[in-house]
Amino acid sequence: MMAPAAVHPPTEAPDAEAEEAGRRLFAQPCSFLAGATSDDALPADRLPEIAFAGRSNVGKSSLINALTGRTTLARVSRTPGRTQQINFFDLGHRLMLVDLPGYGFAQAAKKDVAAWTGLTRRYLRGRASLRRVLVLIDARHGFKMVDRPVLELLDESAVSYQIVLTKIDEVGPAELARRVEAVAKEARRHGAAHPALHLTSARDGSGIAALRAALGALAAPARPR
Ligand SMILES: Nc1nc2c(ncn2[C@@H]2O[C@H](COP(=O)(O)OP(=O)(O)OP(=O)(O)O)[C@@H](O)[C@H]2O)c(=O)[nH]1
Ligand SMILES: [Mg+2]
Repeated sequence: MMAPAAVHPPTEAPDAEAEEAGRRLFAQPCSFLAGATSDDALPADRLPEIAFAGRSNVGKSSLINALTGRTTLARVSRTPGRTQQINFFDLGHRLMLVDLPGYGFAQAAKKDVAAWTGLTRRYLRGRASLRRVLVLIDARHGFKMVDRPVLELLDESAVSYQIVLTKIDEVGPAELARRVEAVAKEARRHGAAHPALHLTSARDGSGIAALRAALGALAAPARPR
């Protein structure tokens, strides 16, 4: 699958070597390690971690499945808000993929919202091994009000984060270009945001190789055999 044409502002374009390294990393076995609903259930932070954050239904679990080439690793929900725990996936003992609970679903019980802002907040603020947070934004909708407090929290926590547009298969090229422009403009107002956006589709595979390459650069080195 071809990556989408370059759009202004620039999206991340990896070189062939980085792409091959990312491909090899994500071909490693990936296994579910833990599903944490409380601080004391978080696994030891021994590996560099990449957290996937975003509104409920934005496609976090689907993106993890697409990156790892599995269809059933992270559970994909038809009912928004199903993933109410922090799920950890160990990728080849080199990188931890962390599926965060979705936020902002309309029927959320108050206690669920409190749970997100409790455990997830503490995780984002205090996790020493957290290398990057991917903030997923639906390419059909762009930023919503519920995303703003999350960006602010990330700014405060001083963790590096990056915007990933999801479901780009659902929008035409002109709309996508407009969305990228608007999202990038908003992201530039946040100091800690990585300037390049990733444009992805878990459905048709667009942008997956490029994202693997970018994340590969953050992984622990492969052990010599
Ligand atoms: N067209 C299209 N649909 C997608 C894509 N990625 C995910 N979806 C659909 O969007 C819905 C939600 O996907 P999930 O991966 O469960 O979303 P999530 O962010 O993990 O949701 P929560 O765990 O509830 O927060 C599912 O019906 C997916 O099939 C994509 O790239 N393209
Ligand atoms: Mg999910």
